[in-house]
Amino acid sequence: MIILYMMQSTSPNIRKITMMLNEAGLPYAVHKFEKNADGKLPNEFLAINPNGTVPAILDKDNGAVLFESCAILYYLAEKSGQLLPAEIKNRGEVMKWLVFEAANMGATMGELYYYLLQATDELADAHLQRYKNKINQFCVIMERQLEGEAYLCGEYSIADIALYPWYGVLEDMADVSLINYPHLKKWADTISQRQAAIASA
Ligand SMILES: N[C@@H](CCC(=O)N[C@@H](CS)C(=O)NCC(=O)O)C(=O)O
Repeated sequence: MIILYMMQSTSPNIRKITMMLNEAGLPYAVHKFEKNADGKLPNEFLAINPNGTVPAILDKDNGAVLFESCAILYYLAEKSGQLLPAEIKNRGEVMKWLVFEAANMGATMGELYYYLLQATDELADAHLQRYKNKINQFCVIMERQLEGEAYLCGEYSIADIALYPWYGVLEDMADVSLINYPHLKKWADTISQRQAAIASA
């Protein structure tokens, strides 16, 4: 049994994990928590993730504790034997796109969220534009990768699961004109019809 730690509201980072758990058919329970009145995270959660971000998981079967959504995706793929190719070249390809998400799309969306909703400094607009430009550039890269392909790395994998949940916020958060990315749209439409995506929407 996997325990998934999250706060009250869901997010693309959480959705990656619920999608994967549903795809893999792994039993799980959600543990929701809130910040304390003084805005601090509960110590119980900091023992799980000292960096304080969600998602995080505890695997009750063996005591494994993981944070960072892409590390969790990789762990769940290994545990279930699904959505990670066995052959080294294909596996390397999936890991490349998984890290692309963590280091680029996910990280930049995190910055964008801060500059859209929380930043008050005078350079906020410049930062905002920079991060929006970066997200648009990532869309160009994904569009090229998806030309003539149903999925990012041949077969459906954890790389697709890592990147798909951002699709729904590209327009609103980063002013991406989705009409310019037909392959990206087709890819997202295909994934959106999967039972696991519907169940974790
Ligand atoms: N790189 C991390 C990013 C996780 C992240 O930024 N999570 C957000 C929610 S989506 C968070 O926990 N923010 C801290 C907060 O809300 O206090 C991952 O992929 O898991």
